[in-house]
Amino acid sequence: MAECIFCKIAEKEIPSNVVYEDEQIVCFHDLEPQAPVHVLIIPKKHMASLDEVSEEDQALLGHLMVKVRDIAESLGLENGYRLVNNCGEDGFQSVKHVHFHLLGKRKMTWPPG
Ligand code: DGP
Repeated sequence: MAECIFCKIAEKEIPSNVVYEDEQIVCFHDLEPQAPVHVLIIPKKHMASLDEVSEEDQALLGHLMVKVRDIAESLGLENGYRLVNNCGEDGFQSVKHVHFHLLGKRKMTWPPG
């Protein structure tokens, strides 16, 4: 999608610090880290939010989920991590391209704010 910042990152039009990539997904460091390790995992295909995915996205999103463990392991998150998706206005989603925050290397709190 032309004006989507994460599409541009996926297409390398905007530089990012990539930690994992395959034909379907990209994982890169967040610009405003909220933990010692904070990366974003995105599908390369544009989809605005989890609220807007369709049945045909099942395999792609399943692939992304299965890769979380491998990415976490590559980042040294053997003690655990948090995976977060912000969806829509109340969910505090600022970038309208589905992304999952993978945070680690600090003790998380619960409930989130
Ligand atoms: P969210 O609120 O869930 O939509 O979080 C969007 C995240 O994206 C936020 O933590 C900052 C990050 N971000 C925004 N623009 C860029 C960018 O250009 N590059 C990178 N690496 N991260 C970005």
